[in-house]
Amino acid sequence: MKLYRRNFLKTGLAVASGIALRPFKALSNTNLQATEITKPIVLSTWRFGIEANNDAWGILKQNGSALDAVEKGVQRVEADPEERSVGYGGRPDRDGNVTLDACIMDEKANIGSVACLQHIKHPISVARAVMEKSPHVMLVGEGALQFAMRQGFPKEDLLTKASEKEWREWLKTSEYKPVVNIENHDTIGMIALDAHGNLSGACTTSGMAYKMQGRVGDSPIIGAGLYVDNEVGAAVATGHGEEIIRVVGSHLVVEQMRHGKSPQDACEAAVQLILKKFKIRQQDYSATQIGFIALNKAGEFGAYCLQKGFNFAVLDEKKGNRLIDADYLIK
Ligand code: SD4
Repeated sequence: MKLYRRNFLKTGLAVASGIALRPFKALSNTNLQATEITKPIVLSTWRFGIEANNDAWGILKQNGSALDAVEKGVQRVEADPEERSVGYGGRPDRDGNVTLDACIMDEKANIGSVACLQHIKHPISVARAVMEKSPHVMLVGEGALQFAMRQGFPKEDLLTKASEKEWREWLKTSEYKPVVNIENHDTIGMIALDAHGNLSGACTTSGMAYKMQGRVGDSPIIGAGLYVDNEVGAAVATGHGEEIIRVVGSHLVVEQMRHGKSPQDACEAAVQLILKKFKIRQQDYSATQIGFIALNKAGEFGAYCLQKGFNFAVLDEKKGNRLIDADYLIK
């Protein structure tokens, strides 16, 4: 069993709302005493995370960087036309456009993001190019496409026959109910700790099926869909993006860890806050899903979601690659 002592945590952190924080003290390697650090380790959202983890592992096991690993890992799902919620083959918006959101963050807080990007199969790599080759951190729409093409990414048609057929069916009723659970709405989010002890994360999605044109979810928004702090941990979100943005979910999870919570407790606190916001707004949450996964510097991880149905994949040397059902709030 890992011992993971936080010397500054004498006062206890359980707070009724799960959100209020004790006075800040940064978590760093000097006040962490982990007798056993699990590294490398990689986590990703949903069942397609198993294969994505395998690809990431090819880099991690050779002492490669977490940044390279997460980019490589999510690329597999982006390229798979059978995965209807990410990249090529992703479900279009209500006008039939496949618009993609992605972001990436490394251990130095370098960030890159694209939103509402069309025609490029690997938005995560465009996000990385924004991070490494532009003076900006986020490009959207046509500008993102132009940038991608200038960087040499091929322009492709991403609407597969199967997605088009489904969309045409949907047009008959054009009923837009963002039912968010396993089938309709899955983002690949991946976070990894490499052999050098560095964290990075990536997140990529086609967003909500049949969304309004121009709609952007949480996934390309650093802090909402993804956040990494190399002194603390990393978190990534999936599910109903509007609700995740509302609480800046992934940053919230990382901040909870900074203040001493375990990755599991941090994810729980974020989901609890989201439920609270639903209640305050008297909004129905019965058909929505929100999930977080989190990883800290010791390689400890956690996950939590609003309701049953979210799973995630974890891969490390000792226990191999496994799919785990996340615990959930509404029972
Ligand atoms: C979005 N959060 O666009 C994304 C979609 C998603 O599981 O995560 N689906 O709102």
